[in-house]
Amino acid sequence: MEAASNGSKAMGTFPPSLHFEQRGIVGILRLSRPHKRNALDDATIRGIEEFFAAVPDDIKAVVIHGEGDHFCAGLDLSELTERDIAAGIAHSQAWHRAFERIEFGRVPVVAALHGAVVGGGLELAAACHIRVAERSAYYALPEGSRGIFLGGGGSVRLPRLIGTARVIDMMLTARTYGADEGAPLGFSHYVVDPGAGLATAIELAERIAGNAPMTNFAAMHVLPRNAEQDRASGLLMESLMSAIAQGDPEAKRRLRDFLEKRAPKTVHR
Ligand code: 1HE
Repeated sequence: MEAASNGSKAMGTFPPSLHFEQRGIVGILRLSRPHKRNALDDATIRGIEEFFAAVPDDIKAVVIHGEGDHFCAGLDLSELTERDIAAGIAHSQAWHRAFERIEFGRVPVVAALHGAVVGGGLELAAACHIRVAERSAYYALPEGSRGIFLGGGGSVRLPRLIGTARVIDMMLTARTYGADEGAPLGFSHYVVDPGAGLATAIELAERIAGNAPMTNFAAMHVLPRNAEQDRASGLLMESLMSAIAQGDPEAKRRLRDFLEKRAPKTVHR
């Protein structure tokens, strides 16, 4: 791993396929293996897991993006040929650990997508909290034609994002979706012009980083779990979380700011 650039403190070592940069309170993690279209090998997955397990305290949101013409071509297929069944299970579980660290970690993660967002690349994007797609982005699940299956949590996350029927279609027919048609279906939250993805993602991450930490925690950890649990448990969880967030001194300060006319109004631009 390279030492963190832009003057932030060194964070151990990253594999050469990952580059980290800190800009203020936002961390920027770049998939840096463009000659292999940012295909995810074991070292990269380990690097992702280690990074998200120990995001430095002064980083409040993270952006992930890819170097070159594509966000990520998915699993590094060259590592697959020699694996037996037990090693295959361990491999998939290593991806699960890494992507769970993203989805249920300490900080919200914004993905800036462009070019191929396919297979494991789409699984990685699905583990992030916000997805910004440049118009060049396209989504596919080539697993169907490669004789394999999703292994990075995609069979759990993608149906929740875009619906099970659509995931089945993508697997069986190799159907692809472009950025514009994908956005209303749930693949991304935002679509931006070519070249604008990273800047937009950083802008969003900076805004997210300025939220009260308890609000970010609740959005990341309570909302997805409430979508999965029964109604009564969800409502109870909501009451508890709501009281915890309100009780935080940061919330009290923000409420006072609004009542004393120091906070911006909520308007639609
Ligand atoms: C790779 C990979 C890869 C590129 N593993 N090496 N993912 C896929 O099935 C997608 C496979 N990739 C592609 O379809 C294309 O590479 C792209 C459409 C993404 C880009 O095309 P292009 O023309 O820009 O690049 P390229 O010439 O195909 O690839 C450049 C190099 O990257 C080349 O290596 P080289 O040594 O010949 O230069 C490719 O072999 C290499 N490369 N993609 C390994 N994926 C946890 S389970 C998840 C399961 C999955 O993710 S399955 C989906 C796998």
